Amino acid sequence: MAYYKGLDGVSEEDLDPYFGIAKLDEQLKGIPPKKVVLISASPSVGNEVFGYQIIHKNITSGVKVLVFLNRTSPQSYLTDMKEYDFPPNDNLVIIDAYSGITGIKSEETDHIRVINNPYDKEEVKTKIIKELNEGYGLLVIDSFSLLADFFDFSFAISFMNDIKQVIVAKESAAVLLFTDWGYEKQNVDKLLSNVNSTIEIKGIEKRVIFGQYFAVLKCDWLEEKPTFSSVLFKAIKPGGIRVYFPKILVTGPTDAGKSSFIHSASKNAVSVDKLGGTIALDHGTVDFEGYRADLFGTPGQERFDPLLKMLGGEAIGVFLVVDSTKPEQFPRAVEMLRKTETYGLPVVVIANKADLKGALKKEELREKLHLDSAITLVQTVAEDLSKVDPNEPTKLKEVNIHEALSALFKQLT
Ligand SMILES: Nc1nc2c(ncn2[C@@H]2O[C@H](COP(=O)(O)OP(=O)(O)OP(=O)(O)O)[C@@H](O)[C@H]2O)c(=O)[nH]1
Ligand SMILES: [Mg+2]
Repeated sequence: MAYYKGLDGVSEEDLDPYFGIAKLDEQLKGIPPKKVVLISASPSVGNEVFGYQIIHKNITSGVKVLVFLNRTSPQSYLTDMKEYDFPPNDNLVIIDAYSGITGIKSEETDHIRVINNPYDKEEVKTKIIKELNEGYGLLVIDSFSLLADFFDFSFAISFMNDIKQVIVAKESAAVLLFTDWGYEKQNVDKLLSNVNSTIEIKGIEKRVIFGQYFAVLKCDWLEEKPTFSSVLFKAIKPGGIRVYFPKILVTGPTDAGKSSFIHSASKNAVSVDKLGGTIALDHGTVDFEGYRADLFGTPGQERFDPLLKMLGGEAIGVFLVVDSTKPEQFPRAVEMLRKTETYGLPVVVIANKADLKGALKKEELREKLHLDSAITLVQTVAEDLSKVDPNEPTKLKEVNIHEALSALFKQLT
């Protein structure tokens, strides 16, 4: 019997992905039963939040999760998880292999199993296997590198293979959190060849780490390689792992609704405005379906054109906002792509003010904008027309905003 909810008696459509992390879920389609996934981090970056997020995703979708914990105490582990807004529930059981090392006495509860002597290989192995035989959907080992340090690498691998037999027999799955502290290459290679999938986490380093990314190094249940090579992310408290786009430009002619779009898409937007028009820029942070993006909005008035090139620098995608009632401004919209030097980047066109009399229809808009069929155009409308204020950005309908965000985000990795 499969212990994975979703793979057992729940239709394909209801099947929840099991990383809880955008891009990994889209492309790896979760972790199938009998598979072991290695989350391998370089020493400069942490992988623990990946563990928290995977646990959270699974326990909230009804999957029983067993965590083998030797990195810290269960209490501080749970406190750390709560800071990411991942509270525990009845589906979580932790095997405490930490307290015994520190001499702190730990007591068994409904959610904690205790290993009295974590130095005793046999006790460690027997305890995990006994517990797994009770039936879990997922085992998380945090951390596998500490296990290798504690005993030795070969033991850790043989231990993993013994565990894997139970995982296969019980049709559950396992995630190993591993930090490569500079182990011998042949040991690491052996580990990699013994797991079904490896997700690698690395930092972009230039004296300081200014970004982190993950990549799928291996995945034996996919017929084709994932379409992305590496994905920038941020670990956000609360919230967890978010695929991260540091700069998306929002540009387009005067008054089209750029500031309105940014304020509607983000919780904390700020604008440098005067008399309702943007005179410097807008900025807002968007959190949406496992993604985070920083949006930068340009002014539309031509007198601010000297700013455009600077604002467009290093953008990786663009929302081009136009007023659906003003086709005479469309050449200006294209000119703004050129002036921001973002022409050719992934773009989604926002045809705003679709509520106004005289708003062009979708096909007319595409034709007049000379849009290639591959480019997505989303029509947007003010949420509440009675609240449209000539001096303020307007709230646009959430469903329109979501359509636009998902169309661009899908293209960006
Ligand atoms: N009727 C209607 N009015 C809208 C809509 N979206 C925005 N507006 C109004 O249009 C005006 C301009 O909106 P902004 O978001 O400031 O436009 P902008 O593109 O940032 O303008 P600049 O920064 O000056 O280039 C404001 O008065 C908004 O209230 C909409 O969908 N329908
Ligand atoms: Mg504006």
